[in-house]
Amino acid sequence: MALFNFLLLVTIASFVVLVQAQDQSGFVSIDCGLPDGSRYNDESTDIKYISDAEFVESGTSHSINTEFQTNFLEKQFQNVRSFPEGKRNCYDMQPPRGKGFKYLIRTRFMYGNYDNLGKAPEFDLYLGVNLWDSVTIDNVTSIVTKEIIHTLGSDHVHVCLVNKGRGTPFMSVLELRLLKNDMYKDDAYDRLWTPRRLENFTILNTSLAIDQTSNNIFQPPLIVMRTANAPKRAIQYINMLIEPKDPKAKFYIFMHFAEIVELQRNETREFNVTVNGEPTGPTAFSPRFLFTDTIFTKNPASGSRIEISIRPTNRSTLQPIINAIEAYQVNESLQSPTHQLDVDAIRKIKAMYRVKKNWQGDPCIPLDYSWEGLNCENPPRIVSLNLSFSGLSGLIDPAFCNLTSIQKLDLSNNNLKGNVLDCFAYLPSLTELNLEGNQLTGLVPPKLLERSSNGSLKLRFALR
Ligand SMILES: *[C@@H]1O[C@H](CO)[C@@H](O)[C@H](O)[C@H]1NC(C)=O
Ligand SMILES: *[C@@H]1O[C@H](CO)[C@@H](O)[C@H](O)[C@H]1NC(C)=O
Ligand SMILES: *[C@@H]1O[C@H](CO)[C@@H](O)[C@H](O)[C@H]1NC(C)=O
Ligand SMILES: *[C@@H]1O[C@H](CO)[C@@H](O)[C@H](O)[C@H]1NC(C)=O
Ligand SMILES: *[C@@H]1O[C@H](CO)[C@@H](O)[C@H](O)[C@H]1NC(C)=O
Ligand SMILES: *[C@@H]1O[C@H](CO)[C@@H](O)[C@H](O)[C@H]1NC(C)=O
Ligand SMILES: *[C@@H]1O[C@H](CO)[C@@H](O)[C@H](O)[C@H]1NC(C)=O
Ligand SMILES: *[C@@H]1O[C@H](CO)[C@@H](O)[C@H](O)[C@H]1NC(C)=O
Ligand SMILES: *[C@@H]1O[C@H](CO)[C@@H](O)[C@H](O)[C@H]1NC(C)=O
Ligand SMILES: CC(=O)N[C@H]1CO[C@H](CO)[C@@H](O)[C@@H]1O
Repeated sequence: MALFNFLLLVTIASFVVLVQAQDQSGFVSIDCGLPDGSRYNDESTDIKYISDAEFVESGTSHSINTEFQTNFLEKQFQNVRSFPEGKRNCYDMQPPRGKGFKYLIRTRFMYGNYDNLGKAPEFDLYLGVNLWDSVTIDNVTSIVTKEIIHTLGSDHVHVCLVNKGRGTPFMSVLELRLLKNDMYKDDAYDRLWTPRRLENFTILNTSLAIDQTSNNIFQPPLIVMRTANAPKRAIQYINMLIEPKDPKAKFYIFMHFAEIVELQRNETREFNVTVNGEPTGPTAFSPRFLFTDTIFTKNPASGSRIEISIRPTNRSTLQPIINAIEAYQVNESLQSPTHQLDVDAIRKIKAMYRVKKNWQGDPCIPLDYSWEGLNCENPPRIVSLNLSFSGLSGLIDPAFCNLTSIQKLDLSNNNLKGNVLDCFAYLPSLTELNLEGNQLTGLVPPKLLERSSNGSLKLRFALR
């Protein structure tokens, strides 16, 4: 199955904004490192942030160095959770709407010298089984934000940090924003917009309302649309360049326009938009006064240089303008996660016996970080599970029999009680089953003995 993910790369507006969120029902906003049970509403956005304690099993909480705890710094950055142990550590979230729903997922990092080592780490970020990005932090105060738009393949969202041997991974903020579900069009709320004054450009502004009577489906915020970049007199056109690291990377580009100057009768603002020379949107386009129009690439653009050019037509008496631009990188992730039956079974086993191992994220994938004590084969199925000496107590859970690709199962030397399950005999691939060193009672199912006596199953047990 191919999942189409869009990695949010840049959102540029002409004015700084944190969008006021109206409906937070599709939001999960986590302040990493905040004490368990704490919550607060952000002062500028009124978004409700909660502690990360219920979403993560490992790691330790820290405050950033007091030197950097200024009043100007958003509260979310005052704490971090760091992961000194284990190669891969994961957050596991079950947002209000699960499988099939599309989310903007955002992680943010500010090191703030929380560990007094004076050196920001470098680590990898995974979304579920797929590498999302590498996190590199320039200095103690720089803030790194990674965003991705993702359609959930299951009801869980796993965001994992992987230690690359270049310092201890940590995280400051983790946010999920439910997007409306038809493609990109019915866009996100709470995007982060970065103000940009392009070189040799002036900023036009208005205090008038925009889009009062029509509803632009892309919903760029009013405050973003109220300003526009226009080139200074001497320069007639707008040229913007994206230089992707990977020339094969594909981008969708969305440009938002609204006229914010009341034009005189003898004035015209009219232009053509091209992306890599490809005409994009209507020709001789004239932004409407106080209404947003969005021009976007129908097919994704790629190359080592992606050039966006906005040139006035011969009729135009004014220079072109642009109010805001967004570029999304397409990521077609092909790696499938572990089979859902195995995931459900192993999660149930983990919960049932309170297994104390580094069991986080997807059980099998990436294969390098598969859960301790289990082995997998591709397509990702669990083929062996070794829980010997793991302190398991109680009955043998039928969930073991839902690991239908299992070949070797070792449950020896625990405190398991009760009967040997019948269903073990019907696991088609089972070749080794070790139940020794438990307090099991009753009879071994005859079918199981049959498989053992004809040599197709290596069975070890001791019944009381
Ligand atoms: C830290 O890095 C950011 C870029 O991420 C830069 O803008 C800032 O000036 C740097 N600060 C210091 C103190 O070096
Ligand atoms: C801005 O204008 C100056 C002076 O006209 C020119 O030297 C410079 O190249 C311009 N910059 C850009 C990005 O066009
Ligand atoms: C808006 O534009 C006017 C001039 O047109 C300028 O005086 C004012 O400072 C601008 N305001 C902002 C917030 O940029
Ligand atoms: C438009 O008319 C005004 C006078 O009403 C004049 O000042 C201005 O230069 C004219 N602009 C153009 C582009 O002709
Ligand atoms: C704008 O596009 C139209 C249609 O492709 C073309 O006829 C016109 O020459 C273009 N104008 C400029 C200034 O590129
Ligand atoms: C626009 O003007 C250029 C020269 O400045 C000319 O080559 C071109 O043919 C004109 N286009 C139209 C559509 O008039
Ligand atoms: C399970 O792990 C133990 C060590 O913890 C080892 O002795 C045993 O051989 C393993 N079982 C299998 C089936 O590999
Ligand atoms: C085994 O999987 C089925 C779904 O295929 C599920 O209905 C059942 O509850 C699972 N059994 C256990 C014990 O988890
Ligand atoms: C062994 O017995 C099992 C259960 O009766 C049967 O399914 C399997 O085919 C037998 N294998 C061999 C090698 O005879
Ligand atoms: C930039 C980026 O995230 N690329 C990823 C796209 O998906 C593939 C397959 O999962 C990854 O290998 C890339 O790293």
